[in-house]
Parts: sequence; C-alpha cells; structure tokens
Amino acid sequence: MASATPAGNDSAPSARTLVIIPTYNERDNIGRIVERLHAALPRTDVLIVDDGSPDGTGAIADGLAEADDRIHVMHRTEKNGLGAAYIAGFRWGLGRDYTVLVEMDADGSHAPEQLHLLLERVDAGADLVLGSRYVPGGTVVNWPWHREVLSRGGNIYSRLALGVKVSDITGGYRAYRREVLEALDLDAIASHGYCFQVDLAWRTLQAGFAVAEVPITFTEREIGESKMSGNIVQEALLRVTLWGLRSRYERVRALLRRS
Ligand SMILES: Nc1nc2c(ncn2[C@@H]2O[C@H](COP(=O)(O)OP(=O)(O)OP(=O)(O)O)[C@@H](O)[C@H]2O)c(=O)[nH]1
Ligand SMILES: [Mg+2]
Repeated sequence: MASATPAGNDSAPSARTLVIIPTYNERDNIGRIVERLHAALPRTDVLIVDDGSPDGTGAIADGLAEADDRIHVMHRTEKNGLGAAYIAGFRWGLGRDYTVLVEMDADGSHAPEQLHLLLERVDAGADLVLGSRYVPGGTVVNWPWHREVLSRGGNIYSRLALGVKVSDITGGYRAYRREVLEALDLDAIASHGYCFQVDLAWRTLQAGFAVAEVPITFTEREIGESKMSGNIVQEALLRVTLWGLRSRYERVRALLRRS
C-alpha cells in the first residue's frame, strides 16, 4: 500500500493531509488537478470549495466526490473571494482530524508533484511552509514580464514594509500545521486575493510560528480565466502599508515605554 507521507512515516503530521482547492469556473481544470494530486500522493484528501461557479465546476466536483471517498466538496452560494473560500475550507478541515492543511490553486499553477517538498518540511518541524518562486531553485513559467514585475515588486515591498525575511509572501501554495490555524483568529481576516496570503503569513510570523520556504516551479494557467484585478493589487498595497506602519509604531512605543 502507498505510504501516507513522502517520508513514508505514517505517524508524521502529513499522514493526515487535507488539500483545499478553491474553485470559480475551473470546469476544465478541476478533474486534472485532483488526478495529478492523487497520482503523486495517493493518500491525501481533497476539499474542493466551489463558489457556485456558473460553468458547472460544482457539479463536476460532485461527480468526482461520488466516485472517490478521498474527495469532498463544499458548495457556497456566491463568489466571495479566495480568502473567504479558504477560511471556510480551513474550518471544515479543523472540524475533522487533519493535521496538515494545504492551499492549492485549481489551475495547475501549483504542481501537485511538488507537494511532497512542502510536506517534508512540515514533517521536519516547520509550522507553515510556503512554496516559493523567489528562493534559489524557484521559478515562474509562462508569465508575461509585467506579471512577474508586479509579483516581485509586491514581494519586495511587503518585505520592506513589514520587516520580514520572507521571499515569496504573496504565493498561494502552502502547507499549514493545524496548530497554526487553530491559533489564528480566522474571523478577524477580511482580506481577499493576494492580500489574504500576506495577511495569513504575517499573522503566523507574529504569533511566533516557524515559517519555512521551499522552491517551487509556478506555471501560469493554460486554461480558463484569471481572476486577477487592479482592486486586488490596491487592497494588498494599502493593507500591507498599514500593517507595516502599525507594527513599527508599536515597536517605537514599546521602546519609549522602556526608556
Ligand atoms: N471559491 C472561490 N475560488 C476562487 C475565487 N477566486 C479565485 N478562486 C480560485 O482560486 C484559485 C486562484 O485563482 P486564479 O484566478 O488562478 O488567480 P491568479 O492565480 O491570481 O490568476 P491567474 O492564474 O492568472 O488566473 C483558482 O483555483 C480559482 O478558481 C472565489 O471567489 N471563490
Ligand atoms: Mg492562477
């Protein structure tokens, strides 16, 4: 029988892994990504969180779940953004006995064949592992130059504004140990889009958890439409700036109080 974890250790945290895949209009991608995941790691469970996709993704997901008890589906009635979908998925997983919860896009940008790299780092002791495009060995495939400039720029800005050493804080391929999500106040998270990823990583770091990065190959979607928008970028810029200012203000205040 296939081993539950990349390390072959059934008592490691990753032996109970839930991969959460949010979907909005991913009809042509969802079956393929789940199939690739199970080919790579046969014993991982999947939760597809569909926001009432008009293209029928939800019905396709139901078909997959009916045929395979490792696959689960959550239907939400309206498109509420990636962040809200993940939070609903996290709650579902935390209500069950999963020890590692993974974020993965449906569009093939996050290779399921590389998930073992993230899980191995969790099993080695990291609390949150980020699949990183911008550490040595990480790459981006098929991105137009302006997407890469935006993403790299956003990461440099976040690193400076927040004063953290993370190379890819906006990426969405991640593995969380359940204790991290249990410790964070998920109700307080209102960010959408990329900002949601920065928000969660920032809260995780501030709570004192160990965050690690492993190199990944990120491949731009080939099928379906992007949900990227100017609003998503604006939101991230604004919130990251505010968090950075607030944390610096609090540090200065603490210093003044001590002197
Ligand atoms: N449930 C749900 N899923 C969403 C929503 N918005 C995006 N997604 C999913 O989140 C994942 C990432 O979204 P993408 O559209 O790929 O966003 P992106 O990676 O920034 O943009 P591209 O890869 O260029 O399309 C995909 O699996 C989407 O289907 C949403 O509002 N609700
Ligand atoms: Mg994508």
